[in-house]
Amino acid sequence: MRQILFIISLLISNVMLSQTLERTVIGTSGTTLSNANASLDFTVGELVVATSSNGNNTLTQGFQQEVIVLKIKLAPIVFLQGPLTTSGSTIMDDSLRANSLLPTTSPYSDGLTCDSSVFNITGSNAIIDWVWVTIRDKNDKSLVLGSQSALLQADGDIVDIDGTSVLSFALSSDSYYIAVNHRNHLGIISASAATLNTGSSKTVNLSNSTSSVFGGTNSLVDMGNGIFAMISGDFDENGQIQNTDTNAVIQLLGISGYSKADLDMNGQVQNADINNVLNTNIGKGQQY
Ligand SMILES: [Ca+2]
Ligand SMILES: [Ca+2]
Repeated sequence: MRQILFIISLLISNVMLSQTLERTVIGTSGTTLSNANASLDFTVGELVVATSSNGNNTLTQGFQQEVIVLKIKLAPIVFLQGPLTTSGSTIMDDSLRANSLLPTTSPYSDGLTCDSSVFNITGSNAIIDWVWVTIRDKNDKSLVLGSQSALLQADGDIVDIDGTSVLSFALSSDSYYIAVNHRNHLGIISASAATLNTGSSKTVNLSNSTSSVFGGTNSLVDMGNGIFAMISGDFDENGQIQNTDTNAVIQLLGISGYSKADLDMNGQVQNADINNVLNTNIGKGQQY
């Protein structure tokens, strides 16, 4: 009986071992020091260690390793109808930035902040506003796996809060849907799941064709210059452009600043926001 119990206990410990992968360190000496607040592990290992990187992959040498989290990288491209209407070109108007109206704190739920110097960049890489980016499951586009506030450049590039870097999310290489939302434009989502990986960054252009997004012509407005832009006019961010949006914007006519009622994003809430933008989109709605 004792032998049988011993064999069973061996089997159980084997099963447990097979389900656990521990990070182990081999060192000539070391210990763990701890008090009520913190714990410190150290080992005495190789005297010479180095970190090598080729830009895509990193190799660290030595016994006790830092935890490395690989992230998928992507460079989405979108255009907004409002500032394209204001500029009348293929580069979005950056009046909000130029007039020091852009906030350094994101208007979206994560409240990310950027350094004010990010708004010193002018030209095609000038920041025109904050956007909200979500990464979604390839089998269920309603399932959000990653999200963050990001910055939109005048030429359509969505970048990280330093104003230049591509976006990264702590997810493994796989296919994902990519959605972009804006505080007074209708959100869009990629027509299909794009392959994103932790090596090189993937450019995902959501504004070069109506077929680039789910919902096609219902999701983007043709600007007539090869650009298909996100639709402006959703003042109350309910995913629909309705008379309720018009009525709310009318109440704010005449003000200036960083306002959701400023649908062409020129820094002023004027009749042009209603006549040239909002009224052309009444009845449209977000497609996902
Ligand atoms: Ca609305
Ligand atoms: Ca305006």
